[in-house]
Amino acid sequence: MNTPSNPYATNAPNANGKLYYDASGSGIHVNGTPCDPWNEMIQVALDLDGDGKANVNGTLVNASVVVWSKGANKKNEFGGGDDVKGW
Ligand SMILES: [Ca+2]
Repeated sequence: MNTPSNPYATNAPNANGKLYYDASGSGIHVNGTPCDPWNEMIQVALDLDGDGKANVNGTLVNASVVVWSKGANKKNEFGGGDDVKGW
């Protein structure tokens, strides 16, 4: 596996050796960072306190992980506006 030049790149295995994302393939990415079709970084929110909810700018979403795109206007509206959200 090659080492990405981008420190935020995620194409490295976790501590158990499992690879969850490989930016070396044909997926949409810029220098190893997962990006949307507008070349903006994919947005991610995680459940950090184990309550089963991810906090998206103050809105609690019933999920451990949520991802969204800022949409064509490239403005982060935290799942509103033209954002493309996965919840
Ligand atoms: Ca937007």
